[in-house]
Amino acid sequence: MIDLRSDTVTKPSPAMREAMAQADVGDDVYGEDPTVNRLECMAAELLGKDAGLFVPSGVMGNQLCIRLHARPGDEVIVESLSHIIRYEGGSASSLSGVQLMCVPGNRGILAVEDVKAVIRKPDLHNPSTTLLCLEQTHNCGGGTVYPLSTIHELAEIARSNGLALHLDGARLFNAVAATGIAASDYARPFDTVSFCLSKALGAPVGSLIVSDGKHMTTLRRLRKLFGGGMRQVGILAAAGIYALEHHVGRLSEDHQHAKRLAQVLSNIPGVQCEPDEVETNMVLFRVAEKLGTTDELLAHCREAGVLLNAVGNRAFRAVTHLDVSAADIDEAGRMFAQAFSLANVR
Ligand code: TLP
Repeated sequence: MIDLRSDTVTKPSPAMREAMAQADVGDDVYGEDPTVNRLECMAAELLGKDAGLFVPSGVMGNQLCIRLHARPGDEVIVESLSHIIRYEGGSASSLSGVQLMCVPGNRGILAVEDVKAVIRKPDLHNPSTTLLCLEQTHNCGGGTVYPLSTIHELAEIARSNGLALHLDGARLFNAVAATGIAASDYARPFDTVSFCLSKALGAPVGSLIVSDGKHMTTLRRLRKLFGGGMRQVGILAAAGIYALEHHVGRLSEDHQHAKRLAQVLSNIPGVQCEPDEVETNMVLFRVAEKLGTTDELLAHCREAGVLLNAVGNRAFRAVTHLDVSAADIDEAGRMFAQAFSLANVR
């Protein structure tokens, strides 16, 4: 089976497992796990911030930062298809009591004027707008890279209105690979940045939050409050260190694979796919109604030997990652051609 559902499906390699087995550990709630401490320092340094915090998941990374920056009843601006609104189980409202102001973007990228228009004026009727969250790369936008110039413009609007800025940088290193811009340049305008080790970087678990030192005590306390304080977790941090040392430099391979897959898909009759829109490791495409329903199409793909996720009505996402080779991509292309053939229409 070629699994293109997500880049979260990768399995730790023997070398990564070896690094995990060798890790020095201690109780991280006491701040005594040397491997976690090393990973946190590494992350802070890479992103040009004072300090880092290891958290169990990308959702927890985002949610701790929302809780840090906003009070119950505040309004947080997010893009309409952002992970925070679509895939975090309603946690911003249930865990932090905030309401989300959703602003539609262009393939996930917000326009400065649209953000400006929704920032609330101080008035006793209005919620306070306190936080702007961006996503790099934008998942539902199709792995779109947030241009640095747009980030700067949005940051300026946010700052001049007293808003804090958080980056859901789950796939920040894909943006780095796509543009050559340093992670620290992308991170600079933000108060907090979270990024995931368990997506394109191929670690089994874990995310990091980085920020200025002044937020770290609160973030550490909030991590405990949210149930994310972990103990001898150096075994997992070691996988993260291995991922940062060995898996960042190879991300452009995944991007080439995604482009190649998009080209193959765009040549299959009944499939609508734009290879030019592929910027990183995701391919979004739509399949014509005459070829089946969403569930039928997913089933045909599974029968042909390839897994992917539906992201809408007959709209699909294929994600390339560490565990798929160039040969797998060619094979997946043939499987898609078989799965999306009129011969399957019953
Ligand atoms: N994304 C997953 C699913 O949850 C949709 C995926 O397969 O792409 N931010 C972004 C932008 C993400 O894409 C994800 C995971 C997260 C946060 C959450 O990370 P985890 O799953 O570690 O909590």
